[in-house]
Amino acid sequence: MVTADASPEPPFFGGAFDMTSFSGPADSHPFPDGFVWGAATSAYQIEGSPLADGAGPSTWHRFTHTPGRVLTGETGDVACDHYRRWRTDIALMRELGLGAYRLSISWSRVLPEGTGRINAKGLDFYKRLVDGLREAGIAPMVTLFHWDLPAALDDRGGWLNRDIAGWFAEYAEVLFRALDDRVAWWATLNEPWVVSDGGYLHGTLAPGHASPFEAPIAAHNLLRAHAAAVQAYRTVGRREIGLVVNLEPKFPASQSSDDVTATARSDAYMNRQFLDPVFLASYPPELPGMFGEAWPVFPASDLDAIRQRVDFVGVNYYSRGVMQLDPSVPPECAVRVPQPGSVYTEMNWEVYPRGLSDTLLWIKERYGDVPLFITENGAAVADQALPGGGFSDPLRVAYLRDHLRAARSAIAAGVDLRGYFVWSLLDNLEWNHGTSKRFGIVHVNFTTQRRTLKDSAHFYAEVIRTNGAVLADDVARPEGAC
Ligand code: IFM
Repeated sequence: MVTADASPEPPFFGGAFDMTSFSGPADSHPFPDGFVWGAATSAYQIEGSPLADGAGPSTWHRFTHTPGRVLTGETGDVACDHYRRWRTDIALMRELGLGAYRLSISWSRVLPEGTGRINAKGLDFYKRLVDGLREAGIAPMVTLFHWDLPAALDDRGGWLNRDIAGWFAEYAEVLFRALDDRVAWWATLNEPWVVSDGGYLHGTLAPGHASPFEAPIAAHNLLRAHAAAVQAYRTVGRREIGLVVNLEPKFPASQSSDDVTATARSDAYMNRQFLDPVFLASYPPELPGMFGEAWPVFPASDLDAIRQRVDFVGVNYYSRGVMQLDPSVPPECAVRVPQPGSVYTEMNWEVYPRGLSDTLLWIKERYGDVPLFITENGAAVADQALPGGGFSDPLRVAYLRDHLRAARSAIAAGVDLRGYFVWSLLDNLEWNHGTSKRFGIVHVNFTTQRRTLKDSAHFYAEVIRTNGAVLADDVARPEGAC
């Protein structure tokens, strides 16, 4: 996959970013021994049976059941039926040779009202799942919150209620006490930026609010909840805990001061809004000006509390943003500009593998040598059914190959990258897009629930089997790949 780099300037990542520390492609550099090869999913996107065995409804259950919210009109009532087919799915993971699997817990399965009463049947499901993974030799990475908040807590204000930090810590502690002996890594939140931006600023995701006044409050409470869970973990947990964020390098579409300023704002909002408080106990200086009167005065003690040591950061990387000023879309006042000559996935996300190594190196430069995982990376592309069975997805194969090479370059440049999780193991419910966007390396027929390995799954299995040696330049590219 050849990407035309329309903007050779360095990315604007927390200010001018010196890429001279980036030591080049290092294509023959191997992945370290013990590098973790995994795949990721999330509860609401795959489980189905959202109300089974005493589970309470989540915000996503409500959202998908509200007409007009999901493009295809689909809900997560069945999704990949993983709640009942988890054994089959573990067998698939085993077939691929996965060393780890990143899953998330549905909060309202375990605590139907969000706090208080534990639903033993819900908790048992996750006990069986992690036990099954371990029996298959697959290490579980468990995310506590991947967007599906108990509806009962939304009724109490959800992420806008300061009490949510305590609610989340209570929930987290239930999980830590029940599963810590079987879980290798815990992640508190998945992509808090998407929750505050999609859920509270633009209203395209659950709970569907659109308010510049709410978004910073939700973001702040997400951070407070993350910190409260980490604090709880330090007293009861024995493994590792971290935070998962989605990041993308931002480039100005031109060197005009308008575009450069817009790019800095966009970078502050998406890339630094969560990591600066966690590592530096402060918000990026651009944010108060961007939100104006909607930006609250946050107590300094909150920021001190948010800075809790994390054992790792999980990076979800898909694309970059080439940004241009557009005053009609506050608070960023920046929009993405399509790049002629670039390849775009079905999500309309530009394929830009170099951005992955830039991102990993930027974290090292700005926040220090924290261990990193790539907790999501992948592409929604149109798969082609093959006459003899199977699915051809050359764009995804090329996407994975090029991003894995970028990951390897970052390791060669000194990044402490511990593992890689492809998004996603299975085609699944892509939130407000329904099942219209397929990210899986395993094809799911949503009528029959039949699972079929795509070419990308075979490719990834080979990557795992060879610990990445198959990515060397001299290894033939799969037929049809760009
Ligand atoms: O499907 C999502 C996932 O839930 C969070 N990260 C991005 C993926 C693709 O949009």
